[in-house]
Amino acid sequence: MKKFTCVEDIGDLRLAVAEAMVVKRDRFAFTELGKNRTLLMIFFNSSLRTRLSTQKAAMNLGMNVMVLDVNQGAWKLETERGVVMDGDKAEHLLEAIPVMASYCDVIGVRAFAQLNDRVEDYEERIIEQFIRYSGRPVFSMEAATRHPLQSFADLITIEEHKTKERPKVVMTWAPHPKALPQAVPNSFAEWMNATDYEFVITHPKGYELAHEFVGNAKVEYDQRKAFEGADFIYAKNWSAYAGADYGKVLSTDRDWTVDADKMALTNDAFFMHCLPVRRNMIVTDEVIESAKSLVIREAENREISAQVVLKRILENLK
Ligand code: AN0
Ligand code: CP
Repeated sequence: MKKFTCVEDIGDLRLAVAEAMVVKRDRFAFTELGKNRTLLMIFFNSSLRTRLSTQKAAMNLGMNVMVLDVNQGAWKLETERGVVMDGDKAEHLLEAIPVMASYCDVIGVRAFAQLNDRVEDYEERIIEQFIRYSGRPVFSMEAATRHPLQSFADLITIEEHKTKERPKVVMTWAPHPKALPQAVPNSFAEWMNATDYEFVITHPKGYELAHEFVGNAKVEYDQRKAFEGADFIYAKNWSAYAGADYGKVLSTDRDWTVDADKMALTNDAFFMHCLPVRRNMIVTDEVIESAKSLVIREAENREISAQVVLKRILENLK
């Protein structure tokens, strides 16, 4: 594997999940693979899980790891070519990328959508520049439009817990006070559409995601109706994608909060969220603390999804 930014990069999902299970059974079986190889993780945005789970995955494979927080302790980076750099940014990405690449073998990048300019965000300008100019394998640790390590961990978690071949998986929008990117819901939809599950998306009017991510999913505007018979409820907030509303918070309506009443409409569904989650906005204490909550299991599987991706990248380096 040379890059990992979207579902196509992982290939056959059954094989990927099978490989995840092999890694999970003995995560130290491949410690020779990463010997004398260095991973550089570059963060333009905050992280708890991605930072720790990816570092742990790399250490399981015997790699050395360096972490750079671009906005804290490193020079602020200009990302657009042609800008007269008379502002607060001291260095350009076009110098920083080859310099950083010279110190490592593999690069992970976290660069969220800015939520100002939809075209710019959906062109994935930052991670694409890393792919083009680093000469190294690059993987996404959440880019502007997708969070594939999360979606892969979510898929593993569903496969571990499903009790029927084709579960009904419902992704529901839920309220949040701040504008969040569409990367997690886009990516989850992309991965669910690549399975044969029954996949339903529910959100208030105005929160339609990009067509290329919705794909063949059923969109149901009535959240309660969507929940009926669900086996998995995947909650997430996102800001508006559509036209002039791009990046805006159109609603913080707590009628959309996932609570026990709504979970009672489901087929005793599991509750999922990628974390970090705002309790009693996205989901009630009761639901997230219930025996059906998989939020910690998903986070645990982030180590596994990252290890499969790094393992495949390292195998390709040899
Ligand atoms: C981020 C997001 O919604 O994309 C990261 C989620 C993994 N969440 C927040 O910024 C709260
Ligand atoms: N789920 C996830 O990616 O969490 P972090 O933002 O803490 O890395």
